[in-house]
Amino acid sequence: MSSKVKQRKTANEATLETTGVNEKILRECHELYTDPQSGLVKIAEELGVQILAPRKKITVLLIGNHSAGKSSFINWYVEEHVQKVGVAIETQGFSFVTSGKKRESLTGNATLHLYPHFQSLSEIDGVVDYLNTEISTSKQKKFPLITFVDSPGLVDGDMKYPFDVNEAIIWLGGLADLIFVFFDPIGQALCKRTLNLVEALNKHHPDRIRFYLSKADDAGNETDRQRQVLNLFSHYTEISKGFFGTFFLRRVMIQIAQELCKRPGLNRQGFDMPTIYIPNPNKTVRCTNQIEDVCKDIEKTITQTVQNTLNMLEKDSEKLIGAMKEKLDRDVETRRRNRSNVFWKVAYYLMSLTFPMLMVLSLISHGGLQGVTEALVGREYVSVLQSALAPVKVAWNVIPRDYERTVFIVLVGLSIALFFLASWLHTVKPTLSTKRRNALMHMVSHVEKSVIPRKKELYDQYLRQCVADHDLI
Ligand SMILES: Nc1nc2c(ncn2[C@@H]2O[C@H](COP(=O)(O)OP(=O)(O)OP(=O)(O)O)[C@@H](O)[C@H]2O)c(=O)[nH]1
Ligand SMILES: [Mg+2]
Repeated sequence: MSSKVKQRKTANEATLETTGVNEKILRECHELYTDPQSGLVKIAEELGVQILAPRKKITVLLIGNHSAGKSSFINWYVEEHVQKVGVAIETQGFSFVTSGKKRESLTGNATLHLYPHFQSLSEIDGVVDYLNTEISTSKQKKFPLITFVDSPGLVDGDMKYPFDVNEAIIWLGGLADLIFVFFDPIGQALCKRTLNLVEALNKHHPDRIRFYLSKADDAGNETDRQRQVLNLFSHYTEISKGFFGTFFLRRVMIQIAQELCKRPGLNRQGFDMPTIYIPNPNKTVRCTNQIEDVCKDIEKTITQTVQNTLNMLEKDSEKLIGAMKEKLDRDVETRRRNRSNVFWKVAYYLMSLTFPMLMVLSLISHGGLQGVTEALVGREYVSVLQSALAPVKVAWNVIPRDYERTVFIVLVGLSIALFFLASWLHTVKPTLSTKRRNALMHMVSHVEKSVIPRKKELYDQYLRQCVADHDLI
C-alpha cells in the first residue's frame, strides 16, 4: 500500500474519531439538559429560570437561485442521492436532510415533531405541506453532526410559491448556524429575490452567511480562478483589470459584486466568494475547486458549536446553582426573621396586656372590688396580691394627682397601640417545606457533583482530540 493511501486512511480514521467524539459530546450535553428527572431544563423550570437545551447538530441552510446546485451539494456531501436534482425546479419546499438509523422520508408534520424548535414555521401559511425530512444513514464527512436545510430555488417574476418563501427563509436563517448562498454563473445570478433575501439575512446574521459561486466548472476552463475570491467587495473593480479567469466568469463575478455593492446592507469589507463545483472524475476541469473549504468551514462551525455548548453548560450550571443557593439562603433568612417576628409579636402582646392586667388586679386587691374578692378567695390571698402589687401602688402614688388622668390615658393608648402593632406589624412569611428544601439541596449537589465534573471530562475529551496529552493540565 502506498504511503499516500495509508496517510489518507489515517486522516479518514481521525475524522471519524473526531466526529464520534464531537457527536458524543453534543449528545451528552443535550441529555444533561433534557433528562426528565434531573435535566437542567427541568431544574430551571422549577426555579422559574429560562434556559434552552443545546442542539445535537448544527443547521446549515442553503439558499440560492433555481438550479444553482444546492441539492447537488447536499448529495455530494452526504455521498448519497437523497435530494432530487435537475434543471427543472426540483426543490419546491424545504427539505431537512439529517443522519439517522434508517433511510426514511418524513412528511411536514413528522418533521415538526422531530424538530420542535422549528414549530413556529407552521405559522407561515402553507409551509407544512411543503416540508419534508430525508433521513440518511450516511456517516460521510461530518454529516452525523449536521442538519442541512435545502430550500426552494429562488426566481423572479411570475413564479408563484405556494407559501411566503421570503418569510420562511428569513425565519429559518434565524435558527441556522450557517447560511450558504449559492450563485451560479449560468443561471439567474442576479435574481432580485435572492439579493433581497441575502440583504435581509445579512442585516441580522452577517457572521453566518457564506457566498459561493457554484457550478464553476460550467463557466470555462481557466487555471487561475481561485484568486477571484479575494475581497470582492472592496476590490471588485480590480477584477475588471483582467488578471484572472475567463471573460465570462469574470463578468458574472463583477455583476454579482456590483449588484451586492448597490445594497447598503451588503457593502462590507473582506467579502469572499469561493468558486466551487461538484467534482466529476469523468470531466477534466483545470480550474481550482474550493469545495473542500466549504467542508472546512462546516467543521469549524461544528467545533465552535461544541466549545460554545460546553461553555454554555458551565454557565447554565453556575446560573442554576446560584439561583438554588439564593433560594435556600433566602429561606434561612426568612426563617430567622419569622422567629424574631414571633418573639416580638408575643412580647408586644404581653406588653399591651400588662397595663390592663395591673389595672384589673389593683381594682380587685385595693379598689372597689376588694370586698368581693375577699369574700370569694379569702383575706390571705388578697394580702398576698396586695404585697405583690405594692411597687405598682408606690409608682402610681409618685404621679402627682393632677396628672393621674393624663398618665392613665397615655398608658391605655400605649396598650392599644402595642396591641395593634403586635397584630399588624409582624406578619410571618411563608418558608419552604422540608421536602422542598431537601429537593433543592439534592439538585445543587447533583449539578455540583455530577454535571460540572462531567462537563470537565467532556472538555478534556474534546481537547484530547486536538492537543497532545501532556498539554492537558
Ligand atoms: N457542471 C455542474 N453542474 C452542476 C453542479 N452542481 C449541480 N449541477 C447541475 O445543475 C442542475 C441543478 O442542480 P440542483 O442541485 O438540482 O440545483 P438546485 O439549486 O437544487 O435547484 P432547485 O432545487 O431547482 O432550486 C442539475 O442538473 C445538476 O446536475 C456543478 O457543480 N457543476
Ligand atoms: Mg434543489
